[in-house]
Amino acid sequence: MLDPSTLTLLVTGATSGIGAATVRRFASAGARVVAVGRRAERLEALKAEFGDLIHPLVLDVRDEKATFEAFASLPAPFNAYNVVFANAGLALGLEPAYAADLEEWKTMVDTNITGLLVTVRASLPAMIERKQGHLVFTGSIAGDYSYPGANVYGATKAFVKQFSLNVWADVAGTGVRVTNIEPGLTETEFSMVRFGGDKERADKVYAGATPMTGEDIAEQVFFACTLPRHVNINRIQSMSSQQSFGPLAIKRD
Ligand code: NDP
Ligand code: 8X3
Repeated sequence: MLDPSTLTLLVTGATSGIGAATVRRFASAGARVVAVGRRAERLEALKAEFGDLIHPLVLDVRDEKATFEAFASLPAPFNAYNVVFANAGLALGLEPAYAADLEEWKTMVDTNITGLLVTVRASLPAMIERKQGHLVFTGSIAGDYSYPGANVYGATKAFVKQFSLNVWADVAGTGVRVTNIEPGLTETEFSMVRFGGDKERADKVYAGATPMTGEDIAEQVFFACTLPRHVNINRIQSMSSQQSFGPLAIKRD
């Protein structure tokens, strides 16, 4: 197993949920983390918790210019990152495709797809040059299985899955690894964001279902990243033990 204190991570979506839990999992084990998100106070709280192991980076991953500039000007030792966890993302709404808000669709595409591509393009060349690195993505079961209202959100995660496999085809043998983490039901701020801050509606998603937690997913990221460098985990798909697949629908007359 790799010594986690030899790892320097760049984590997008570090202010909440899966990303914040991953920052804590790795920093607790001695890794350094560039913690990226838009909410500065949450990044500062991580810095207060773990001190010099954390470099807070306030950034909107949809801002291509700012992302390239910020990654290129990271101070040592954070500029030697060897894990990039492209995790920032969101779902907005659960309306059927014929009623969904086009602006919400664009925001999901801009964040989950374009923001992720910018994150990769702004960080991957340096890891290739150093002959050591690991790209970890947050996909979703929604990238494999459909459900009503997942239309664009699920499609963005299908993109992440295939992009992850295709990048691996490009970088295999370079010293850079690629892993797509594909969680199911995980209780974070995800549903609060999806339902525009409606807590009652968000709580119903998890009620009585024992969802996974950000910590459960962080453990999977930790597992994939600390395996010896000759091992590449392509995909990890997980669900709450109370979640399963929906039946195929028949819309009868
Ligand atoms: P949270 O809402 O708790 O966290 C989302 C994170 O993404 C926040 O840190 C947020 O930070 C960040 N983020 C969103 N938009 C941007 C942006 N434009 N620029 C920078 N950061 C951004 O949800 P999760 O932890 O659940 O979500 C993390 C990932 O996991 C997402 O990609 C999501 O699709 C995926 N996922 C979630 C599942 C779940 O059931 N919870 C299951 C499968 C996948 P800030 O607002 O401060 O910028
Ligand atoms: C989040 C999981 O099932 O809510 O990606 O789409 S789901």
